[in-house]
Amino acid sequence: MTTSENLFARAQQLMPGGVNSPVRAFRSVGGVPFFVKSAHGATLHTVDDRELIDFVCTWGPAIHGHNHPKIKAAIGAALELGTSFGTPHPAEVTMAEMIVRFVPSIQKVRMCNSGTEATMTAIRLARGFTRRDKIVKFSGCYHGHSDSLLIKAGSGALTHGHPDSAGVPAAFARETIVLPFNDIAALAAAFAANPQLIAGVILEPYCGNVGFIMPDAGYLAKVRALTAQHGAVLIFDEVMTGFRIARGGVQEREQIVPDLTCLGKIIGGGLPVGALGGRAEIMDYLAPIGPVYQAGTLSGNPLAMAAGIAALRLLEDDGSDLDPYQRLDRLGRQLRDAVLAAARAKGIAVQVPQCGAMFSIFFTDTPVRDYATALTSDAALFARFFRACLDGGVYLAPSAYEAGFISTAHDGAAIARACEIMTQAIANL
Ligand code: HOZ
Repeated sequence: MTTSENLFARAQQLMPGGVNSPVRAFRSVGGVPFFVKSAHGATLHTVDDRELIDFVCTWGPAIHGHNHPKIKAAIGAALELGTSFGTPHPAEVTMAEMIVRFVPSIQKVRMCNSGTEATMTAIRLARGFTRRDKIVKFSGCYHGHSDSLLIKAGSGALTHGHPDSAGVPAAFARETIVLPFNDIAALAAAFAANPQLIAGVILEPYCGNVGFIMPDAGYLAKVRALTAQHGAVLIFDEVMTGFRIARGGVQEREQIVPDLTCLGKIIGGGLPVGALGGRAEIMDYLAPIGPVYQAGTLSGNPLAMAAGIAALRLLEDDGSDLDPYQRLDRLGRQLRDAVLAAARAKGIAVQVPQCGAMFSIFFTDTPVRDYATALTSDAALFARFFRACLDGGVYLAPSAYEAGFISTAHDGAAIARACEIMTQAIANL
């Protein structure tokens, strides 16, 4: 028995499924999850003394790779001052200034502890601001695990066969209208059928929880126009894409200004964090000056703020001649091209949507543009590919419906080696 197998056996006796978050459980790809003892740069070091090139990057946050010395030093310096104050402190202001400076639509921001908290608060705020109850979300988009949003959800909910979670009251689900992504007619019809009733529309502007899916040209602009026309709050969930697709997220790249934006992952530099930001007029509906309540003992935690500020500073300047986003896109293309070439050589149909440091590998001949087309991907073939990659030393997300993430630490030998391993894995399918 390996050390990972032994640990997992113990974990399963003590924790549901042996994990603290379902996406880690390997249930859709088979086998036992490996346990990690440390992580540096692009590499995970397992308790069984394996080294794996990591394309999960702690599910998004590690854009500079693992254990970056500057982020570590920032956490160390903050640790000297105290781990939590429960009072305002200077680093919160620095963080807020950075977010407001980088993310085009954000005028005010509230820090919280996870992306789930950010999206949960966003829809409460949209409801409080508009005095309406209904929310629109899109099938396959995953916005964390709060009740109103766990309907036709992606990520682990989809991977493990529960896109509509048990335990969500039917009365809550009735207030959530679920539509197909990339279908503007469906959104227009929903507004027509629910006049003055829709508080907000929430979406991942580039989906990352049903695999990686980009919107059709012009789709986001039409969503913006329709929401404005009907007085609904447009909420971009940029927990994954914020500071990853561009410093200012998808909204910067696509030049769309949402009303509210949810952030997380990268802005915590690897520590637990979330943030909700947006138009001051809407944000000021939050307590203590407005009637919409939201709170958190550890919100704006000084260690998380220090790590996040260091991570964001590195995205401005990490000492390299080339902008990090240009480097990340070059690495993403390299990986995508290697997979496409290998699949072509083997005669396997594959779609590899990629933008910058995000990508997915769908085994299907159907272009993937929504939940339904994502499900055409051959999940059994993905599982075999996943295992072959893992055996070769590459760790992809253990699900056919998750995005891959690249870090600046993948530059050079790591990406070349990963391309070789993935090419070989496809050749052996
Ligand atoms: N959004 C991430 C997965 N798609 C979250 C990771 C988790 O659920 O543990």
